[in-house]
Amino acid sequence: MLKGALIGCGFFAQNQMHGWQAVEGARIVAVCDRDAERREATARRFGIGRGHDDAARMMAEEDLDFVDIATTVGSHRPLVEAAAEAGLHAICQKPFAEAMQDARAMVAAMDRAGKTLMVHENFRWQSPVRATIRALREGAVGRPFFARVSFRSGHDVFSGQPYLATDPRFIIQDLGIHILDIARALFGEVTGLAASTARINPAIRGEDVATMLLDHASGVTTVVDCSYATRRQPDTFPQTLIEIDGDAGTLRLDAGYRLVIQRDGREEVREVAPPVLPWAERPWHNIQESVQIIQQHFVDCLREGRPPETSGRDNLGTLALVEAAYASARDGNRIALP
Ligand code: NAD
Ligand code: 89Y
Repeated sequence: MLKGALIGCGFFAQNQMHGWQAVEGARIVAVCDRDAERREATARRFGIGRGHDDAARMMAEEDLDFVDIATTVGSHRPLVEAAAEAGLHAICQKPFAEAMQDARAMVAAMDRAGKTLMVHENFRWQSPVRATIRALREGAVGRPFFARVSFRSGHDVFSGQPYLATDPRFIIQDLGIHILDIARALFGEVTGLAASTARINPAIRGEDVATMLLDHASGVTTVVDCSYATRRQPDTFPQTLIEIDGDAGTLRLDAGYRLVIQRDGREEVREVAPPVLPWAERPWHNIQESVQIIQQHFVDCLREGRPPETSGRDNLGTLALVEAAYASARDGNRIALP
Protein backbone atom coordinates (compact mmCIF):
# COMPACT_ATOMS: atom_id res chain seq x y z
CA MET A 1 0.00 0.00 0.00
CA LEU A 2 1.51 3.34 -1.09
CA LYS A 3 1.43 6.10 1.51
CA GLY A 4 0.68 9.65 0.42
CA ALA A 5 0.21 13.10 1.89
CA LEU A 6 -2.08 15.86 0.65
CA ILE A 7 -0.66 19.38 0.44
CA GLY A 8 -3.34 22.08 0.31
CA CYS A 9 -6.70 21.43 2.01
CA GLY A 10 -8.81 23.92 0.06
CA PHE A 11 -11.82 23.84 -2.25
CA PHE A 12 -10.80 21.16 -4.74
CA ALA A 13 -8.70 19.04 -2.36
CA GLN A 14 -11.92 17.78 -0.79
CA ASN A 15 -12.64 15.92 -4.04
CA GLN A 16 -9.13 14.52 -4.06
CA MET A 17 -9.54 13.22 -0.50
CA HIS A 18 -12.83 11.53 -1.41
CA GLY A 19 -11.17 10.05 -4.48
CA TRP A 20 -8.26 8.61 -2.47
CA GLN A 21 -10.66 6.79 -0.17
CA ALA A 22 -11.80 4.64 -3.10
CA VAL A 23 -8.45 4.19 -4.87
CA GLU A 24 -6.92 0.72 -4.60
CA GLY A 25 -3.29 0.51 -3.54
CA ALA A 26 -2.81 3.89 -1.85
CA ARG A 27 -3.98 5.84 1.17
CA ILE A 28 -3.43 9.34 2.52
CA VAL A 29 -1.69 9.29 5.91
CA ALA A 30 -1.05 13.01 6.47
CA VAL A 31 -2.36 16.39 5.35
CA CYS A 32 -0.69 19.78 5.17
CA ASP A 33 -2.01 23.33 4.93
CA ARG A 34 -0.68 26.59 6.28
CA ASP A 35 -4.25 27.48 7.18
CA ALA A 36 -4.99 25.65 10.45
CA GLU A 37 -8.75 25.78 10.06
CA ARG A 38 -8.74 24.15 6.62
CA ARG A 39 -6.11 21.62 7.64
CA GLU A 40 -7.96 20.54 10.76
CA ALA A 41 -11.35 20.43 9.06
CA THR A 42 -9.98 18.21 6.28
CA ALA A 43 -8.14 15.93 8.72
CA ARG A 44 -11.31 15.57 10.80
CA ARG A 45 -13.56 15.00 7.81
CA PHE A 46 -11.41 12.21 6.41
CA GLY A 47 -10.10 10.73 9.67
CA ILE A 48 -6.43 11.65 9.09
CA GLY A 49 -4.46 11.67 12.33
CA ARG A 50 -1.47 13.68 11.18
CA GLY A 51 -1.59 17.34 10.16
CA HIS A 52 1.28 19.70 9.25
CA ASP A 53 1.70 23.38 8.47
CA ASP A 54 5.03 23.02 6.66
CA ALA A 55 5.27 20.78 3.60
CA ALA A 56 9.05 20.28 3.60
CA ARG A 57 8.99 19.36 7.28
CA MET A 58 6.12 16.96 6.67
CA MET A 59 8.04 15.26 3.85
CA ALA A 60 11.04 14.82 6.16
CA GLU A 61 9.09 13.57 9.17
CA GLU A 62 6.46 11.29 7.63
CA ASP A 63 7.03 7.88 6.03
CA LEU A 64 5.69 8.68 2.53
CA ASP A 65 5.84 7.39 -1.04
CA PHE A 66 4.17 10.38 -2.70
CA VAL A 67 2.63 13.80 -2.22
CA ASP A 68 -0.57 15.07 -3.82
CA ILE A 69 -0.19 18.82 -4.36
CA ALA A 70 -3.57 20.58 -4.38
CA THR A 71 -2.42 24.17 -3.92
CA THR A 72 -2.82 27.01 -6.43
CA VAL A 73 -0.20 27.54 -9.11
CA GLY A 74 2.20 29.91 -7.32
CA SER A 75 3.38 27.22 -4.90
CA HIS A 76 3.70 24.33 -7.39
CA ARG A 77 7.38 24.73 -8.25
CA PRO A 78 8.75 24.93 -4.67
CA LEU A 79 6.53 22.05 -3.58
CA VAL A 80 7.45 19.78 -6.49
CA GLU A 81 11.13 20.60 -5.99
CA ALA A 82 10.78 19.79 -2.28
CA ALA A 83 9.20 16.44 -3.21
CA ALA A 84 12.13 15.70 -5.54
CA GLU A 85 14.55 16.66 -2.77
CA ALA A 86 12.76 14.32 -0.37
CA GLY A 87 12.79 11.49 -2.94
CA LEU A 88 9.00 11.30 -3.27
CA HIS A 89 6.73 10.78 -6.27
CA ALA A 90 4.35 13.69 -6.83
CA ILE A 91 1.02 14.62 -8.35
CA CYS A 92 0.66 18.33 -9.06
CA GLN A 93 -2.63 20.09 -9.77
CA LYS A 94 -3.13 22.07 -12.95
CA PRO A 95 -2.15 24.66 -14.04
CA PHE A 96 1.23 22.98 -13.59
CA ALA A 97 3.02 26.36 -13.88
CA GLU A 98 2.50 29.90 -15.11
CA ALA A 99 5.78 29.93 -17.03
CA MET A 100 7.42 27.20 -19.14
CA GLN A 101 10.73 27.64 -17.33
CA ASP A 102 9.11 26.65 -14.02
CA ALA A 103 7.45 23.64 -15.60
CA ARG A 104 10.72 22.49 -17.19
CA ALA A 105 12.54 22.93 -13.86
CA MET A 106 9.97 20.73 -12.09
CA VAL A 107 10.25 18.01 -14.74
CA ALA A 108 14.06 18.12 -14.54
CA ALA A 109 14.07 17.98 -10.71
CA MET A 110 11.85 14.89 -10.66
CA ASP A 111 13.87 13.27 -13.47
CA ARG A 112 17.06 13.80 -11.45
CA ALA A 113 15.37 12.28 -8.40
CA GLY A 114 14.23 9.31 -10.52
CA LYS A 115 10.65 9.81 -9.30
CA THR A 116 7.31 9.94 -11.08
CA LEU A 117 5.60 13.29 -11.63
CA MET A 118 2.00 13.43 -12.84
CA VAL A 119 -0.01 16.58 -13.50
CA HIS A 120 -3.59 16.27 -12.25
CA GLU A 121 -4.96 16.92 -15.75
CA ASN A 122 -8.22 15.10 -15.17
CA PHE A 123 -10.57 16.35 -17.90
CA ARG A 124 -9.22 13.90 -20.49
CA TRP A 125 -10.05 11.18 -17.93
CA GLN A 126 -13.75 12.10 -17.71
CA SER A 127 -15.60 9.00 -18.80
CA PRO A 128 -17.62 10.72 -21.59
CA VAL A 129 -14.38 12.21 -22.99
CA ARG A 130 -12.71 8.81 -22.68
CA ALA A 131 -15.60 7.20 -24.59
CA THR A 132 -15.11 9.79 -27.35
CA ILE A 133 -11.37 9.18 -27.54
CA ARG A 134 -12.01 5.43 -27.72
CA ALA A 135 -14.59 5.78 -30.50
CA LEU A 136 -12.19 7.96 -32.50
CA ARG A 137 -9.31 5.50 -32.06
CA GLU A 138 -11.57 2.62 -33.06
CA GLY A 139 -12.08 4.42 -36.38
CA ALA A 140 -15.71 5.50 -35.85
CA VAL A 141 -15.36 8.44 -38.28
CA GLY A 142 -12.42 7.21 -40.37
CA ARG A 143 -9.59 9.73 -40.73
CA PRO A 144 -10.49 12.89 -38.78
CA PHE A 145 -9.91 16.28 -40.41
CA PHE A 146 -11.92 18.77 -38.31
CA ALA A 147 -13.01 19.08 -34.67
CA ARG A 148 -14.61 21.49 -32.27
CA VAL A 149 -13.93 21.04 -28.58
CA SER A 150 -16.16 23.41 -26.68
CA PHE A 151 -16.85 24.48 -23.10
CA ARG A 152 -19.42 27.25 -22.69
CA SER A 153 -21.19 28.08 -19.46
CA GLY A 154 -22.34 30.86 -17.16
CA HIS A 155 -21.79 28.84 -13.99
CA ASP A 156 -20.59 30.83 -10.98
CA VAL A 157 -17.11 29.42 -10.44
CA PHE A 158 -16.00 32.49 -8.48
CA SER A 159 -17.81 31.70 -5.24
CA GLY A 160 -15.85 28.46 -4.72
CA GLN A 161 -12.62 29.75 -6.30
CA PRO A 162 -12.46 33.53 -5.63
CA TYR A 163 -8.91 33.82 -7.03
CA LEU A 164 -10.37 33.17 -10.50
CA ALA A 165 -11.95 36.64 -10.39
CA THR A 166 -8.77 38.46 -9.41
CA ASP A 167 -5.98 36.63 -11.30
CA PRO A 168 -4.82 38.54 -14.40
CA ARG A 169 -5.26 35.34 -16.43
CA PHE A 170 -8.55 33.47 -16.19
CA ILE A 171 -10.23 31.15 -18.62
CA ILE A 172 -7.35 29.90 -20.75
CA GLN A 173 -5.08 29.17 -17.80
CA ASP A 174 -7.82 27.78 -15.56
CA LEU A 175 -10.23 25.95 -17.85
CA GLY A 176 -9.00 26.26 -21.43
CA ILE A 177 -5.93 24.34 -20.32
CA HIS A 178 -8.15 21.25 -19.86
CA ILE A 179 -9.89 21.73 -23.20
CA LEU A 180 -6.59 22.22 -25.02
CA ASP A 181 -5.36 19.05 -23.30
CA ILE A 182 -8.40 17.14 -24.56
CA ALA A 183 -7.58 18.36 -28.10
CA ARG A 184 -4.04 16.98 -27.65
CA ALA A 185 -5.40 13.70 -26.28
CA LEU A 186 -7.63 13.37 -29.36
CA PHE A 187 -5.35 14.50 -32.18
CA GLY A 188 -1.80 14.81 -30.87
CA GLU A 189 0.65 17.66 -30.96
CA VAL A 190 -0.11 21.10 -32.36
CA THR A 191 2.05 22.91 -34.90
CA GLY A 192 0.26 26.28 -34.94
CA LEU A 193 -2.27 28.19 -32.86
CA ALA A 194 -4.22 31.43 -33.18
CA ALA A 195 -6.42 32.82 -30.42
CA SER A 196 -8.66 35.70 -29.56
CA THR A 197 -10.00 36.52 -26.11
CA ALA A 198 -12.54 38.81 -24.47
CA ARG A 199 -13.68 39.85 -21.03
CA ILE A 200 -17.46 40.05 -20.85
CA ASN A 201 -17.94 40.03 -17.07
CA PRO A 202 -16.81 43.50 -15.88
CA ALA A 203 -16.40 42.26 -12.29
CA ILE A 204 -13.38 40.07 -13.04
CA ARG A 205 -9.80 40.86 -14.03
CA GLY A 206 -8.92 38.27 -16.66
CA GLU A 207 -10.47 37.01 -19.89
CA ASP A 208 -13.65 34.91 -19.63
CA VAL A 209 -13.98 34.05 -23.33
CA ALA A 210 -11.34 32.45 -25.56
CA THR A 211 -11.55 31.09 -29.09
CA MET A 212 -8.56 29.14 -30.37
CA LEU A 213 -7.71 27.60 -33.73
CA LEU A 214 -5.26 24.69 -33.63
CA ASP A 215 -3.40 22.97 -36.48
CA HIS A 216 -2.29 19.49 -35.43
CA ALA A 217 0.69 17.67 -36.93
CA SER A 218 -1.76 14.84 -37.73
CA GLY A 219 -3.52 17.15 -40.23
CA VAL A 220 -6.59 17.84 -38.08
CA THR A 221 -7.80 21.42 -37.53
CA THR A 222 -9.48 22.00 -34.16
CA VAL A 223 -11.50 24.92 -32.87
CA VAL A 224 -11.25 25.08 -29.07
CA ASP A 225 -13.77 27.55 -27.65
CA CYS A 226 -14.30 28.37 -24.00
CA SER A 227 -16.61 30.78 -22.23
CA TYR A 228 -17.80 31.55 -18.74
CA ALA A 229 -19.99 34.35 -20.09
CA THR A 230 -22.54 32.19 -21.90
CA ARG A 231 -26.11 32.54 -20.65
CA ARG A 232 -27.97 29.47 -21.83
CA GLN A 233 -30.38 27.04 -20.26
CA PRO A 234 -29.85 24.31 -19.44
CA ASP A 235 -26.33 25.37 -18.52
CA THR A 236 -23.96 22.61 -19.54
CA PHE A 237 -21.32 23.13 -16.81
CA PRO A 238 -18.97 21.27 -16.61
CA GLN A 239 -19.46 19.38 -19.86
CA THR A 240 -16.99 19.52 -22.72
CA LEU A 241 -18.86 19.16 -26.00
CA ILE A 242 -17.02 17.65 -28.95
CA GLU A 243 -17.70 17.40 -32.70
CA ILE A 244 -15.40 15.50 -35.03
CA ASP A 245 -15.65 15.20 -38.82
CA GLY A 246 -13.81 12.33 -40.46
CA ASP A 247 -13.60 11.06 -44.03
CA ALA A 248 -16.03 8.23 -43.16
CA GLY A 249 -18.48 9.90 -40.75
CA THR A 250 -19.09 12.31 -37.93
CA LEU A 251 -19.17 12.05 -34.17
CA ARG A 252 -20.62 14.36 -31.50
CA LEU A 253 -20.37 14.35 -27.75
CA ASP A 254 -23.58 16.30 -27.16
CA ALA A 255 -24.96 18.04 -24.09
CA GLY A 256 -26.41 15.48 -21.70
CA TYR A 257 -23.50 13.09 -22.28
CA ARG A 258 -24.81 11.59 -25.52
CA LEU A 259 -22.25 10.30 -27.98
CA VAL A 260 -23.76 10.37 -31.48
CA ILE A 261 -21.96 8.61 -34.32
CA GLN A 262 -23.18 8.96 -37.91
CA ARG A 263 -21.70 6.81 -40.64
CA ASP A 264 -22.90 5.23 -43.88
CA GLY A 265 -26.36 6.80 -43.49
CA ARG A 266 -26.86 5.29 -40.02
CA GLU A 267 -26.86 6.91 -36.59
CA GLU A 268 -25.75 5.29 -33.34
CA VAL A 269 -26.38 6.98 -29.99
CA ARG A 270 -24.35 5.91 -26.97
CA GLU A 271 -25.32 7.11 -23.48
CA VAL A 272 -21.99 7.94 -21.86
CA ALA A 273 -23.10 9.80 -18.72
CA PRO A 274 -20.63 9.53 -15.85
CA PRO A 275 -21.88 7.87 -12.67
CA VAL A 276 -22.65 10.05 -9.65
CA LEU A 277 -20.23 8.53 -7.14
CA PRO A 278 -21.62 8.18 -3.59
CA TRP A 279 -19.71 11.25 -2.40
CA ALA A 280 -20.27 13.33 -5.55
CA GLU A 281 -22.88 15.96 -6.38
CA ARG A 282 -24.37 17.25 -9.61
CA PRO A 283 -23.21 18.98 -11.76
CA TRP A 284 -19.66 18.41 -10.49
CA HIS A 285 -19.98 14.59 -10.62
CA ASN A 286 -18.36 14.46 -14.07
CA ILE A 287 -15.21 16.19 -12.78
CA GLN A 288 -15.35 14.32 -9.48
CA GLU A 289 -15.38 10.89 -11.13
CA SER A 290 -12.35 11.85 -13.22
CA VAL A 291 -10.41 12.72 -10.05
CA GLN A 292 -10.76 9.18 -8.76
CA ILE A 293 -9.91 7.75 -12.19
CA ILE A 294 -6.71 9.79 -12.59
CA GLN A 295 -5.61 8.96 -9.03
CA GLN A 296 -6.07 5.23 -9.73
CA HIS A 297 -4.09 5.70 -12.97
CA PHE A 298 -1.22 7.26 -10.97
CA VAL A 299 -1.12 4.34 -8.54
CA ASP A 300 -1.36 1.77 -11.36
CA CYS A 301 1.52 3.50 -13.18
CA LEU A 302 3.70 3.44 -10.05
CA ARG A 303 2.94 -0.24 -9.49
CA GLU A 304 3.62 -1.12 -13.14
CA GLY A 305 6.67 1.15 -13.53
CA ARG A 306 5.26 3.17 -16.46
CA PRO A 307 4.88 6.94 -16.88
CA PRO A 308 1.40 8.41 -16.34
CA GLU A 309 -0.39 9.61 -19.47
CA THR A 310 -0.37 13.19 -18.15
CA SER A 311 3.18 13.15 -16.80
CA GLY A 312 4.94 16.43 -16.08
CA ARG A 313 6.81 16.01 -19.37
CA ASP A 314 3.60 15.40 -21.31
CA ASN A 315 2.01 18.46 -19.75
CA LEU A 316 4.73 20.70 -21.20
CA GLY A 317 2.87 20.23 -24.50
CA THR A 318 -0.40 21.52 -23.01
CA LEU A 319 1.29 24.44 -21.23
CA ALA A 320 2.95 25.45 -24.49
CA LEU A 321 -0.54 25.83 -25.99
CA VAL A 322 -1.68 28.00 -23.07
CA GLU A 323 1.38 30.20 -23.49
CA ALA A 324 0.87 30.39 -27.26
CA ALA A 325 -2.81 31.28 -26.82
CA TYR A 326 -2.02 34.25 -24.58
CA ALA A 327 0.76 35.41 -26.91
CA SER A 328 -1.45 35.08 -29.98
CA ALA A 329 -4.39 36.93 -28.35
CA ARG A 330 -2.05 39.70 -27.18
CA ASP A 331 -0.19 40.22 -30.47
CA GLY A 332 -2.81 39.16 -32.99
CA ASN A 333 -0.42 36.56 -34.49
CA ARG A 334 -0.65 32.89 -35.34
CA ILE A 335 2.01 31.19 -33.21
CA ALA A 336 4.07 28.37 -34.74
CA LEU A 337 4.90 25.64 -32.24
CA PRO A 338 8.04 23.51 -32.52
P1 NAD B 1 -7.76 26.89 -2.58
O1 NAD B 1 -7.19 28.25 -2.49
O2 NAD B 1 -9.19 26.67 -2.16
O3 NAD B 1 -6.87 25.86 -1.77
C1 NAD B 1 -5.48 25.87 -1.78
C2 NAD B 1 -5.00 25.59 -0.37
O4 NAD B 1 -3.57 25.41 -0.42
C3 NAD B 1 -5.27 26.71 0.62
O5 NAD B 1 -5.97 26.20 1.74
C4 NAD B 1 -3.88 27.23 1.01
O6 NAD B 1 -3.79 27.64 2.35
C5 NAD B 1 -3.03 26.01 0.75
N1 NAD B 1 -1.61 26.29 0.46
C6 NAD B 1 -1.10 27.16 -0.46
N2 NAD B 1 0.25 27.10 -0.48
C7 NAD B 1 0.60 26.19 0.45
C8 NAD B 1 1.85 25.68 0.89
N3 NAD B 1 2.99 26.09 0.35
N4 NAD B 1 1.86 24.74 1.86
C9 NAD B 1 0.70 24.31 2.41
N5 NAD B 1 -0.52 24.74 2.01
C10 NAD B 1 -0.56 25.67 1.06
O7 NAD B 1 -7.55 26.43 -4.09
P2 NAD B 1 -8.45 25.39 -4.94
O8 NAD B 1 -9.58 26.10 -5.53
O9 NAD B 1 -8.68 24.17 -4.13
O10 NAD B 1 -7.44 25.08 -6.13
C11 NAD B 1 -6.27 24.35 -5.94
C12 NAD B 1 -5.76 23.91 -7.30
O11 NAD B 1 -6.70 23.00 -7.85
C13 NAD B 1 -5.64 25.06 -8.31
O12 NAD B 1 -4.42 24.93 -9.00
C14 NAD B 1 -6.84 24.87 -9.23
O13 NAD B 1 -6.61 25.31 -10.55
C15 NAD B 1 -7.00 23.38 -9.18
N6 NAD B 1 -8.34 22.91 -9.53
C16 NAD B 1 -8.39 21.84 -10.34
C17 NAD B 1 -9.62 21.34 -10.73
C18 NAD B 1 -9.62 20.15 -11.65
O14 NAD B 1 -10.67 19.74 -12.12
N7 NAD B 1 -8.47 19.58 -11.93
C19 NAD B 1 -10.80 21.96 -10.31
C20 NAD B 1 -10.71 23.05 -9.43
C21 NAD B 1 -9.46 23.52 -9.05
O1 89Y C 1 -10.58 25.38 -11.81
C1 89Y C 1 -11.37 24.83 -12.82
C2 89Y C 1 -11.11 23.45 -13.21
O2 89Y C 1 -10.03 22.96 -13.27
O3 89Y C 1 -12.28 22.84 -13.56
C3 89Y C 1 -13.38 23.72 -13.42
C4 89Y C 1 -12.86 24.80 -12.52
O4 89Y C 1 -13.14 24.45 -11.18
C5 89Y C 1 -13.48 26.18 -12.76
O5 89Y C 1 -13.18 26.61 -14.04
